[in-house]
Amino acid sequence: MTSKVISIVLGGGQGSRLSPLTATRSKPAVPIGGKYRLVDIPISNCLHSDITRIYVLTQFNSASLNKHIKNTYHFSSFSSAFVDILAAEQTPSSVAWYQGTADAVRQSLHHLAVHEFEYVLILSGDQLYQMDFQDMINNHIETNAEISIATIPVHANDVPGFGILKTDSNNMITSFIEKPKKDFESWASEVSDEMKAEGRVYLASMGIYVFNRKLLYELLMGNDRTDFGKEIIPDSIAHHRVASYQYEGYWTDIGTIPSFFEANLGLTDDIPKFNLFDSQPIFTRARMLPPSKVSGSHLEKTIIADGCIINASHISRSIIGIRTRIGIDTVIENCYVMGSDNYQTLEQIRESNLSNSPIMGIGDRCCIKNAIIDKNTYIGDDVKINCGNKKLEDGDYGTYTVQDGIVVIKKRAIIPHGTVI
Ligand code: ADQ
Ligand code: ADP
Repeated sequence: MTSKVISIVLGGGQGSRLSPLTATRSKPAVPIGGKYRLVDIPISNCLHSDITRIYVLTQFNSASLNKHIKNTYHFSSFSSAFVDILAAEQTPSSVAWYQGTADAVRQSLHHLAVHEFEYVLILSGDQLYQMDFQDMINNHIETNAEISIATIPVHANDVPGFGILKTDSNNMITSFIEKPKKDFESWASEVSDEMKAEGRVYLASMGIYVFNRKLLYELLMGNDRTDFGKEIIPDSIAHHRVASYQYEGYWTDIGTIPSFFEANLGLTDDIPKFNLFDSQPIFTRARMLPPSKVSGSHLEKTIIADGCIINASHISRSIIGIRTRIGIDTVIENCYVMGSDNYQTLEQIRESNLSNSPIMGIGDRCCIKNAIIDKNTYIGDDVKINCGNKKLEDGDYGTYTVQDGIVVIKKRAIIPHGTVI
């Protein structure tokens, strides 16, 4: 059945909820887990589900996204498989960026038209989960649905962030409301005892949809509705068979700095909810980096990617991304350090030392807590980030931002020796 499916990954709107990580790259290219990119998650789920024709829609095309896709997803020339990026483009009929999720798909339909398919699987590009879409498509066909929405029980606290729905005894959706802010008690559903025990009694849309091809065209063409959650889905309930495909595994949104940060650090748990050590791996670019070299460091719950040179004294609950260099006597706690795109040469390092400027990576005797360090940063010696008792105010401070107490050091930032943040 999956040979009849084309998948579309929604790679992010104009909104910059992941800013400043998205300041110079498109959202699908944001690094995650030390060596992956966000887009690897939905693509890996598709490939493990035998869905091999994938479009990634993005507002702007970054060099890193193109390079990553080109260097990672290779298929036999005898197969129909592809992963293609569709960036918002100006055409004679459209000069605008994608105005919303439905508009993004609408503007891409002419690219899909050349393929044979019966179903379109629409995915978000900013979620962490492992899901077998084959099962969802089979359910879509068996229930004779025209649209299927993957759903998950959530707690009342999470209701305002999601599309909430109710179903009949056949799991057909009977009503849907996008992100209700209050008075939503009557939207509670019958859920399993396990979910009830966790207080997860509201059925939320995961923003994962299967559409019958013909219906998708009908719903998008000849109108200017821009959003699935706000318009297309609520408007379809009364007129079409919309099925709920309920999922109870681990699934989380990683579209904001706090949720992105927590999802990354969660990977360091003893038994993480999202298991990178699964028999079905997350695919990413094979980089041929040297193994990491660690000296004099006490490491606790720490993930270290390839190609690192680490002399820190203590690292705990952190992810250390590719090619990270960390100096002696440095302490790192609760951090996601993304790493670097290249190494400096010994000559460059010597020159920096002579001019007393920081070298790439993290210097000696630093203390860094609760921070995301973007790629290619130069953090000097004796730098303290988030290590005092002072509560940091949210804001953009040039080389870094603070959001909910999390410091994000911007890509290529130079943090001089002795800086205290
Ligand atoms: P949100 O995630 O808040 O809610 P939205 O902002 O529309 O909805 O984003 C959905 C996905 O599309 C995200 O991956 C986003 O980055 C991407 N996206 C947004 N605008 C885009 C654009 N113009 N071009 C390309 N991609 C774009 C949705 C549903 C809810 C549901 C939650 C589950 O509307 O009903 O509960 O997802 O997370
Ligand atoms: P990212 O989104 O990873 O931060 P960029 O778009 O800045 O990436 O970089 C794209 C790619 O270019 C990187 O994956 C890296 O391989 C390469 N690159 C960037 N800077 C350098 C450099 N100074 N030397 C060599 N390669 C580089």
